[in-house]
Parts: sequence; C-alpha cells; structure tokens
Amino acid sequence: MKELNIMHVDMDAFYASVEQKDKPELKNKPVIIGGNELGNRGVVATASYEARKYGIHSAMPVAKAKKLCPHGIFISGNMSRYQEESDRIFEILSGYTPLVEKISIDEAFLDLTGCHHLYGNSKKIGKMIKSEIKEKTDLNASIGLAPNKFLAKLASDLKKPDGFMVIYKERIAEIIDPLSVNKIWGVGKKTEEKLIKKGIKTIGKLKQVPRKELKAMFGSFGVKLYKLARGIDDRNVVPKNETKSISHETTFKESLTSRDKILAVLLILSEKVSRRLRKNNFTGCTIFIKIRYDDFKTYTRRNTLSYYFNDTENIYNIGKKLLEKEDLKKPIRLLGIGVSKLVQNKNKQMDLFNEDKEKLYETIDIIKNKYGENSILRARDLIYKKNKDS
Ligand code: DCP
Ligand code: MG
Repeated sequence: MKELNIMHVDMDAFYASVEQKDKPELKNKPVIIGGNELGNRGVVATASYEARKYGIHSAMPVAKAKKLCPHGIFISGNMSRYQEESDRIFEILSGYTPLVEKISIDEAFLDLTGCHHLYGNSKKIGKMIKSEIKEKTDLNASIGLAPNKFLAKLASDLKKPDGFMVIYKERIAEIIDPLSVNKIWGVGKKTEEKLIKKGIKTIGKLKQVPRKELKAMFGSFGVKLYKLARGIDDRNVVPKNETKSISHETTFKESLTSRDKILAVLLILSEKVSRRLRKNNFTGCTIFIKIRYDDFKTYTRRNTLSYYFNDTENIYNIGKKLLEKEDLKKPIRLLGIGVSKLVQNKNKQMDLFNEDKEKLYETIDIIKNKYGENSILRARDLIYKKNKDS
C-alpha cells in the first residue's frame, strides 16, 4: 500500500456546516456565510452545498448571492467557533501521525508512512479518520488518498461533499487525463487562458505538449506542469511549526508611572505587533498584555473576540482596555502586548479592515521597511519619544 501514503483532508462547506450543526433548523437549507455585520468587505466566505445549487461560491459579493438566492439564510460568521472546531479536527489528525501539514483552517496533508503497523493500510486509516471526525465533531470531511500531494488533493476534491477517494498508481492517467487543466495545483485563470488559447483544455491534452514548449511558455513552472500532467509531484509533507502568537515587550530603564507614557508605549508596541502579523499574513482573535511592576510581580490579561484582526487600532484599543484594569499608578518596569489564536489570511474577509485602511497600513509598512522604524510616527508616539529623549 506504499503508493497510497499521502492523504488530503478538507472539511465540507466548513463554516456553513458548523452553523448548520449549531442551529439544526438550518440543516438542508441554503446557508451563506459573509456579510457586512463584522465590517468585512461584503463577500461570501462560504456557502452550504444547498446554496451552491444557486451558483453561490466563496468570494462572490453578498449582494450578488442575495439576488441569486433571495430566500437564502445569510449569516455574518463566528470565527472563534470555527477555530474551535478546527482545533478539534487537528487534534484528531495529530493522533495518527506527527506528519500533518496544515494548509488552512479546514485542510491538511498527512504522510501515513509509518502508521501502517499501528492502524492497518492507508485506506483503513483514511476511513478511521473520517469516521472519528464525524463522531467527535458531527462534521463531514472529504478525504483523498494517493501517492503524492497533487493527486491526494485532487482525490479529496473529486468526490466532495462527504467524499472518500483513492487514486492508485495504475489508474492515474485514466482519472486525470479527462480533467480540465485548472484542476492542476497552481493553474490559475491566466495560465488556464494561455493554455486554452493553444487548444489545451484537458490534462490529457497538456500531456501531449513537449517539455521544451511548456518551459518556453511558462519557465520553471512549465517544467512543473509537464510533471504534474503525468501525476508526478515530489513535494514532501512538511509539518510546520505553527506560530502560536506574535508579541512585543519592552523593559524600561526607569520604571514608568505616567499613564500617558504607558499608553504611548503600548501604541508603539501594538504597531510593531500589527506589522509583524501583516508581514506574516496572520490575523488573530485573542489579545494579551503583560505587565511587570517594580516589585517584579507580573500579570498577563487576555481577551478573545468573536472576529479576527491584525490592525493597530484593534490591538491597541483592546490592549488599552485590559491595561486599564491594572493599577497604573504603581511604577511599571515591563510592558508587553501580543496577539494569539492566529490563522493565515485565507479568512481575510472576516477581519475588520476596510480596503483604504489596509492600503494605508501597507504603505506605512513599505516606508518603515525602507527607512526604519522611526521614519513614520503617530502624534501619540511622539509623547513617549519626546519624554524618553529629554
Ligand atoms: N474561506 C473564506 N474565504 C475564501 C475561501 C474560504 O473565508 N475565499 C473560509 C470559509 C470556508 C473555509 O475557509 O468554509 C474553508 O475553505 P474551503 O475552500 O475548504 O471551502 P469550504 O470548506 O467552505 O467548502 P468545500 O466543501 O468546497 O471545501
Ligand atoms: Mg473545505
């Protein structure tokens, strides 16, 4: 069973399924997640399979979805609930093997090499994982098993929803040749258009194009295409060391007693945290502060919100509220702030940004990266800098 060592798991209509599980009256109904209540950009995050029948899909403007399905049930979403279910799913996966590569909140690759002596062959393990997820979360996972990542992902997708598909080595060509080229990982709209212009619509057709020609058309990606069209993919499953939180703290030479100065430092630290989150494409929903008094007594306080964010305003304002619960008259020798419960920005539309603000932050990042941390300061930062310099 060596040829089926790679597994891909992807939850079905993930956010919508969690909503349907929490509110049974939504079962079998067209449920659409997305909207303006959380301040997102008004696009669909996902839709239940019942809603997809109306042509609704992720990233479509909610206004359009409403036109397509006026009787649909539109929900703004609850990220911390989805994260909770995701944590449970990943806990189940890591019970089978440490070789779990998390791709997103609801999707992962597993390398099952080394699991067989414990649990049996790959097919048996796949079935066990699928039913354990169903039992423990009451959610459906689609599972693909194949000799490599490309084919495993394809397999989990081909039988969605509630799918279970195996691609044996001997049947690769038979299965992938009739598929359209956009089923190949990495083939986006532009590549697809280029290929279609040349009359290459299917993977089978792509296989007939000489390697040289593909290289001339797409450079090194052309060589990858040549291999993928033959079901060849050498990428390993790489378990990533997940970043659990991003934080900054500072110890003062002389302990601070002025509330204004403390808040000014908090703002500078919040800005640093925000920058690092954005640089690494993270949003988070828990904010924590750390405060150490002169007597070395140290406290941390946290607050988890129902939405994800990575902007300075949110980090600072929530941090400030936590800080104000502390005694700010006592001298403080250390102050820190951070964000945890991080997810990659696949869920970007759920955050509190509007596009203008995001552009502004991007511009600030570019200037700071080029000219240094102090090249752009808020008026508030100056209170601290001035006092520090004087
Ligand atoms: N998501 C999002 N914005 C997108 C795509 C996805 O916010 N443009 C969120 C909502 C999804 C979750 O991520 O529920 C998982 O993404 P998937 O692409 O796996 O989509 P679904 O799980 O919803 O459906 P499928 O059954 O096709 O996997
Ligand atoms: Mg999914």
